[in-house]
This record gives sequence, structure tokens and C-alpha cells, in this order.
Amino acid sequence: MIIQKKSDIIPSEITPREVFENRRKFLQQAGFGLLAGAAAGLLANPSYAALGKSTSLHRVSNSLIKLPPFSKSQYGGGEKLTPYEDVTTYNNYYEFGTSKDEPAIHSKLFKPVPWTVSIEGQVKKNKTISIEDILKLAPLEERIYRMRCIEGWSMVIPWIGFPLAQLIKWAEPNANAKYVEFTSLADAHQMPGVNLPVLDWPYVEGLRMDEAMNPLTIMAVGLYGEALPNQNGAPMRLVVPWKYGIKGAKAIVKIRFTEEMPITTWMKAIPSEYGFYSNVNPQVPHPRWTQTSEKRIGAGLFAGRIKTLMFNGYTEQVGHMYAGMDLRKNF
Ligand SMILES: Nc1nc2c(c(=O)[nH]1)N[C@H]1C(S)=C(S)[C@@H](COP(=O)(O)O)O[C@H]1N2
Ligand SMILES: [Mo]
Repeated sequence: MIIQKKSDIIPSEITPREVFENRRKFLQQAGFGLLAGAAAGLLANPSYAALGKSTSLHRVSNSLIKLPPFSKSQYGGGEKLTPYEDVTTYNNYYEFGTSKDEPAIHSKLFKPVPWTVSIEGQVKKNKTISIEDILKLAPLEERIYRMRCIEGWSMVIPWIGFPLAQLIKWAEPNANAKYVEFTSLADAHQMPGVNLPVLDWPYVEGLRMDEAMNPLTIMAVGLYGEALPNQNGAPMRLVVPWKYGIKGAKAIVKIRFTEEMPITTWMKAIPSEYGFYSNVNPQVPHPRWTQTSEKRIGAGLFAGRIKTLMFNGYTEQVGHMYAGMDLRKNF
């Protein structure tokens, strides 16, 4: 009742987020902390409070997208989550700046709606699909994945998403499709980094068809129980947990099926350092640093480095795809 009364008098200039934050503050002051938590989407996921989001109740998703309900999954149970604060303020997203704190700051006004994704290349026919329709393609589920950046740090993130295979099925690739290429938005008006020649925009990534169809590969539309924050790739980004983070293209606007191996942005930038596969592999150092260990973000100042595992620990699910391949050459 209090909630309704409050929202009735909201002037139209105030954004839904401000409305939400005001309401939550009000409820907290009135001693309705639990209710406020429920409004933030935490009710369905009470475990988040114990896993790092409790310190972040003053934050709400900056996304304008409303997610349908999602279910829990078998993936990643038991892993200690990287705190929400770190997941959303320590980012790589060069379209919004090259330092880790910049994406959270510069993506505040980014608009992930309206959004359409175009499907092109080796398909039955070119088509486009809205983010709303993408969200109806498959049931959403939460998957806790270990994520490893090629720079040597890692996180454990509770993503919400669906198997990329479901979107590919809808896309109807033809028999010539051997690879899938993903293109991120490059909008200089919304993304200040795109005005700088740090990379050859737009950001492009790719997967071999079997990698794209692997059950571990997901399109993420949320994390920590809420719609994907802008800095994490709203409204939809790729998540491939056995590969380095660079493969996880954010804010995807185009999916193209190809016969030839796509040339990714990082391959183009520095071909001797970044290969197409980018599988996590402690045996193959980056030319300028080792890949044998990683720093787990948010684990604390005195936490030691963790041993990096082959395929980021997902060998059982993905190792078979690389049987007989020289992973030193195909790095
Ligand atoms: N469009 C785009 N996607 C991107 C990047 C980027 O700069 N631009 N950085 C990549 C890198 S290097 C990493 S490690 C992950 C980081 O994702 P996160 O910030 O959600 O943890 O996003 C990947 N996706
Ligand atoms: Mo990365």
C-alpha cells in the first residue's frame, strides 16, 4: 500500500531507476529491508545475500530491460561468487574506456532498448530479432561460471542466460555454416571509447560451429538475479567459460554465419598474441606473460594466486572438440 501511494506521486521526469531507488530507501528507513530486497529481485535468490550482493543493496541494475523469471541450474554450484561490486566495477569494455573502472562510469546512460540483432551470412534467410523476442526463445537459467581474462585475473559470476544453441536453431544456418561471428555495437554517440582508435571498431569475435553449439556456451542477459548491467554487456553478450574473456563479445547486434574462420578484433590488432581459439591453457603462455596462474578478483588482498586449469576447468565438457589439434599453434 505504501509502495503504491509513493509511486502515484512520482513526476514523469524521474526515471524508473530513481523511482526504484527512492522507494527502496523509503522502505529501508521504514524497516522494510526485506521487502526492498524482494523488489531488487533477491527474493527468488536468497543466497545472494550471503554471496556478496548484500553489500551492494544500494545499487540497482542500470538496465532498462525486465527479465522473465529464470531457474537455477546444475552449473557451478559450490563456487564462491565474486562480489557483485567487483563484477560490475572491474570491467573490460573498451568501447567505454580502457581502464577497469571506466565502463561502469561511462555506460550509465547507455540504452539497451530498443534492441535488435541481425542474423546474416550462411543462413536460410537473413532476419532480425528483437531482444524481447530473444528472451522468449528459450527458458532462462542461472549458471555460475568461472571466468578467466587473458590478462591473468578471474571471477566467478552467476550469469542468467540461455544456450546459444537455441538462438542458432532459430537462426537456421545452412550446411555451409562452419563458424559464427559476433559483432558488438559501436555507437560513438553512446560509447566514448569508440571515438578513439584503440581497436578497429566494431568489436568482432567468433566461434567454430561446434563450440557455439556446445551446451556450455550461453548468451547472457543477466547476472546476480537482474538484467545485465550496461558495463557487463547489456542487453545480451556471449559467455564461453573455457575460453579467455575476450571471446565474450558484449552488446551483440549482429550474428553472422560463415564458411571461413572469422577474423576477430584482437587477432587483427596483434596477431602474434591473440589467436582465434583463445582457449584457457596454462601450458601456452601469452608472448608477454605466463598463463599458469590467476588472481581471483575480490578474494582479498592476501589471497594468493590460483593455479589456472586447462580449459578453465571445463575439460570434461569441451576437451573432445580439440582432440588431435596442436593447441600451441591453434592458440
Ligand atoms: N564489445 C566488447 N566486448 C568485450 C570486451 C570489449 O572490450 N568490448 N572485452 C572483453 C574482455 S577482454 C573481457 S575479460 C570480458 C569482460 O567481461 P566483464 O566486464 O563482464 O567481466 O568482456 C569481453 N567482451
Ligand atoms: Mo579479457
